[in-house]
Amino acid sequence: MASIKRTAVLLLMMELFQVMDAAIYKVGDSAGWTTIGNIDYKGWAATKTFQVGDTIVFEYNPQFHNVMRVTHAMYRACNASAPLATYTTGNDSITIKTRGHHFFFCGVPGHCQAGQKVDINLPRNEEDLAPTPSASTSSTLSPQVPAARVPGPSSSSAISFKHLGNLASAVAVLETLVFNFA
Ligand SMILES: [Cu+2]
Repeated sequence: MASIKRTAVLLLMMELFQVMDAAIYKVGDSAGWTTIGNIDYKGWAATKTFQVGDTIVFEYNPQFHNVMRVTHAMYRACNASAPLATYTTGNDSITIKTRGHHFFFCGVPGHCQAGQKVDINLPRNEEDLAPTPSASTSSTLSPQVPAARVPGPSSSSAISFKHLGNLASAVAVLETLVFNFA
């Protein structure tokens, strides 16, 4: 009986991990994708920690706006002449499949210049996060928890599942939590 229960719990946890792993972000939150209200899309993106597999959703009235994925140069210049991709449904879900910068703006004339542009950035490695690569003792460095760190019992409440590099250790921690309460 115990082993069946244990298997069921493990399967449930594996499913939970898949759901928790991929986040969905609506660009601009409740305001959506617009020029109204001078939305600070740069500030919006800065509050998010995007991961590969996450989905961003652009919601807007397709009569007035669109979404173009562009290069960095085109993004800086608000150059809509040759987008890498164009989305026009008004409810465009785009799954982020690679690390690095993903530049988007609205291709309607004047809208990018008015600030309807966003850079979805997934830092490629630790060096992108920490300016000095070799320092190991400074406490002023990146607050990110190293992926290899094995969480101890005292730090379990501070675990962010998205940042655990090792799924097995994450499952072990969850297992401990579940069976302590069971
Ligand atoms: Cu627009």
